[in-house]
Amino acid sequence: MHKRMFTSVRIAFGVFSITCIGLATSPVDAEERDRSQPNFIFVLSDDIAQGDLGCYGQKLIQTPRLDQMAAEGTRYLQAYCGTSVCAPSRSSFFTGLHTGHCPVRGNYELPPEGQLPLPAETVTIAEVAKAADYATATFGKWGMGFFDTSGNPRKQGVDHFFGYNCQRHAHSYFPTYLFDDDQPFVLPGNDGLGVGETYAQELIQNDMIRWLRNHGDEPFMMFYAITLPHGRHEIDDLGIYRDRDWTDRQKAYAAQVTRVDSDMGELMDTLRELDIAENTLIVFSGDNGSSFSPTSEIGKRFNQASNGLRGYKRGMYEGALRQAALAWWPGTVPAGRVDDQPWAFWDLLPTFVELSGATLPSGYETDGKSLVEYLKGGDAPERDYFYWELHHGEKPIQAARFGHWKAVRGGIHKPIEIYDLRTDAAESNDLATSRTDLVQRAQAIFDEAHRVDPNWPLDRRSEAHTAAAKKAWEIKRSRDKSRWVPDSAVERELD
Ligand SMILES: [Ca+2]
Repeated sequence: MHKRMFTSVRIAFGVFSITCIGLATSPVDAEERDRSQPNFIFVLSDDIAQGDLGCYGQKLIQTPRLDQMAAEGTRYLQAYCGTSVCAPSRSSFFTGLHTGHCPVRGNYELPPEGQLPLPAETVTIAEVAKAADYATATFGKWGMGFFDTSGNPRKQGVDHFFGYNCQRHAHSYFPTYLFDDDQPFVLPGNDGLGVGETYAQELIQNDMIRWLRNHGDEPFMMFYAITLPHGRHEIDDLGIYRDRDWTDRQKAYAAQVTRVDSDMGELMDTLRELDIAENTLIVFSGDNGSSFSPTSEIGKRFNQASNGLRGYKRGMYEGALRQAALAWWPGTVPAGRVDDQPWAFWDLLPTFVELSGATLPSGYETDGKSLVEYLKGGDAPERDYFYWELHHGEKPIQAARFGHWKAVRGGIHKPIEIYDLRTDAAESNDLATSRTDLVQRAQAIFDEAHRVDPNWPLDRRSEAHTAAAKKAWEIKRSRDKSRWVPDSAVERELD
């Protein structure tokens, strides 16, 4: 038996809310703990795509440490994001819910800072980890609610947070301030607009490594939401790309990807130095597929669509939904495996539950399936379907995958498209006319998987959502112009 001290955990499902009290049992030695409670690190690199990494075929951008991670672990070809933009994708991971059930299904901007918060009753992977006596931390970009809301990371099971709370704030890599837990601190010399002395990722990486060193001797669950290589593609050092015959933006993009790579190398090196690599699962992933049209400045140079998939970020085709994704757990996840079975972000919560021995609140239903046997080299779990929705523009869009069939609907008044991923991964041949049976099946999935939520109507974006976003962006632009910092921001030594 391992120690199961308990904290009371808020849990809820539907309209019910109950409190779960666990048992307190005797502590065990470190060796037994190692076997029963592996550490879990989920790294989400914002907008990184399969085609950015050498191990997926990229030739121009150097990613030696991620390529090594793939060689020492497993590389996935059909790993699906929560949905194809930031906030809902990370919320899907955090809640174990697909975007038909998740409380966050789009980037819902709120003034003055932050996004639509996770509701208080949400069950999160961090709360589940806390209940199993894990230390928990999140670094980088949060995007699931400002500190004065129910989405405060500290109210959702996260012991320690460091980085940007708000996605709009995270557009700057030289911000005028960051947060250490909920305390803002000043980054002197930065203008928030692309010029500065202190690169935010440097501070975030350093805080992450420091926390790891302080918590490596206890079970921990870390969510490392790296902002790179998301736009605006600002970098403190162009490194090996400085003299390339590329545009400045192309050089900065490549340098951002390589920075993610070297920071991941430091993370893996630190785990080995602490002698906990063999007790730690890392899943590394993008939060949406490629962000670039093949005809764009970045797309033309780096050809992220080399995997032959259609579409990119903010869409519902495979190029938007399939991630660069690697799993690394020396001695447990097979080395050098490349696998094309599908799985999705909402599987990671039940996966963690099985790994940690945690118990989900009675009656709480995740949409995911545990991947533990799959991670260890077995087959991916069977399931009826995967489902995505995205509330980005005026018209929410939906997709489903059932078996090797894929359904896409670009709005509830649009026809359902059907593709056979087995023979047509590029989704170029719509079979809807000849396969009305599959259209009906897709319609039934869309009806079943979408839970009605007033924040996320399917016919069009809500007026409240539009108004809040407009106000939020006005404030963001005004703050950028004035190099704003919060009144409560402190000056501190930076390292
Ligand atoms: Ca993203």
